[in-house]
Amino acid sequence: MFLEMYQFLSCPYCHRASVAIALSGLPCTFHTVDPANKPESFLHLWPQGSVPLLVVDGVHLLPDSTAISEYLNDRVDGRLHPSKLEERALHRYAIEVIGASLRLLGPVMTAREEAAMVQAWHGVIDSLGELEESLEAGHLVREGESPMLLDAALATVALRLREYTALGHPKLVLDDIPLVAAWGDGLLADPIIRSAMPHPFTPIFRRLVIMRGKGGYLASLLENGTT
Ligand SMILES: N[C@@H](CCC(=O)N[C@@H](CS)C(=O)NCC(=O)O)C(=O)O
Repeated sequence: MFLEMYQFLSCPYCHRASVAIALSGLPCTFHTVDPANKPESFLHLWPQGSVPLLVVDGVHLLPDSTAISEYLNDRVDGRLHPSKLEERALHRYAIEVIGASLRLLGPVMTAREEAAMVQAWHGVIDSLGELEESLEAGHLVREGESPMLLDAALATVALRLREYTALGHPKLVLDDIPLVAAWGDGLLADPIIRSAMPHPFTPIFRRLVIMRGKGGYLASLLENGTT
């Protein structure tokens, strides 16, 4: 069996899939695609042009980070999810919550006004607040656990939260979700997880803010060199 993954450097879903690949320990060849200039070979293989795309044995095409993650878990006999049914269900639910938080980060990047940006940020924090409560109540336990698909999902959000907070805006803080923040920091310090995502990520992130968030509050902060 051989694996190939097509990815964009800035794509969070690609990061999630690539951390899952790293955690699986399965060898994989990566192809980084420029979203603004997708090579013909990639479009020929996958006319939708979306990433991540995992190609198995040159013939099976798996799009979507969830499908890819679950496939990898199956390939390694389920060790990327907890073995207990109830815990596994909880992990899958937490992955959904994390996915929703990730999508809520988009409006933080593109908000035109500072107030809208702050409101969007609160949306992200509220959404992650559900995980914070699960950790606090001990329903979800990560400390001392080996990294799994749940951690792959959180790592992609943690990578971005770190960049947002590093912008230095007084409202872009993680004070209300200390357990989630500490969990994320731990994941970003893990050498396997770290090596599966672009490092350093700051220039990629800042370029994205300036391009995707064009005309927005954060892009203007960066362009004016305020941060
Ligand atoms: N639900 C998909 C979402 C993947 C997705 O949105 N990928 C974006 C890049 S981040 C994409 O390929 N967009 C098409 C394009 O940019 O051409 C997943 O979880 O993999």
